[in-house]
Amino acid sequence: LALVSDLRAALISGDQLELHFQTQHHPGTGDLVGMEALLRWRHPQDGMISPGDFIPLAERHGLMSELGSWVIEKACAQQAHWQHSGMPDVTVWINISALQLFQGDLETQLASCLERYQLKPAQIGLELTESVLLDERAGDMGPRLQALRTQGYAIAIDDFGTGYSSLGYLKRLPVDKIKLDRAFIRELPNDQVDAAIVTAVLAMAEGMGLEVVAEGVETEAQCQFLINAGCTLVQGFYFARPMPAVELEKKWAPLP
Ligand code: G
Ligand code: G
Ligand code: MN
Ligand code: NA
Repeated sequence: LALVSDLRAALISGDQLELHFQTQHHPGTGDLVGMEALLRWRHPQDGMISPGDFIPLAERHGLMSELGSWVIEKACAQQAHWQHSGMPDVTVWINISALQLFQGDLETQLASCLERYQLKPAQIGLELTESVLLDERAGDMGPRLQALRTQGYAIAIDDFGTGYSSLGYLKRLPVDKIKLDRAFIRELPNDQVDAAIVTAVLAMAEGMGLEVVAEGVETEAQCQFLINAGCTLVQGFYFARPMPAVELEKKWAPLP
């Protein structure tokens, strides 16, 4: 529980929290097509703590709205800064937790950030996991997602294939992208079952007019399989690890 009060303190001071960014690419050309914002907590004694560990803690102790707000604010500020410094104009994707959807007023908060930072909705994408989308406490997400998309935000289903097994929600919930979980990529190209799943998801998505991001691409062989299978968006250590904004600028900002 000491960690909870540490997290409270971190939210107040702000200087232990950071956003790192992982780039997304076209697998054939390596072109930059987007980036995902990933929260990091640099604990003064314990070092880097993974969001996988402290986000559940924040949710249990009523800190998630505040933490989520911090992420949205920071991601928008970073995107605005990048647009002023000539970085490629690609969508910055933010992970949205279940509690942000049914506790805070996500839509109002996004609108306020966009206005203050002079951003277009297309410059911010929202990643929602299957379990978040189907969480009953969030209400019927169909109309909400539709409204967000109409405004121009891009919406992705994160960790696709690992949550609920029903495909019915894909028909019901309007989204732009699915992010195919790295569990299906890891054993490519050798595992026949994974190869079949990835091929089938790509075909299904194409038929539905959805884009697919393959996650967790770590090797050239995985990348080559995905290119051959017609996947046009990839994310993973093979291209780049999540990194601080300044590192990203060294790679992608125009030379002065
Ligand atoms: O970056 P890393 O692999 O440590 O992330 C672990 C998990 O934490 C992933 O599932 C990722 O989606 C989640 N995560 C990272 N940043 C955020 C964030 O800002 N908000 C939420 N809700 N989840 C995040
Ligand atoms: O759940 P979500 O997809 O948001 O999680 C993103 C996390 O996945 C990031 O925090 C990142 O650390 C991790 N990740 C990104 N690329 C790779 C990869 O190529 N291999 C592995 N093992 N993890 C990755
Ligand atoms: Mn994600
Ligand atoms: Na994911």
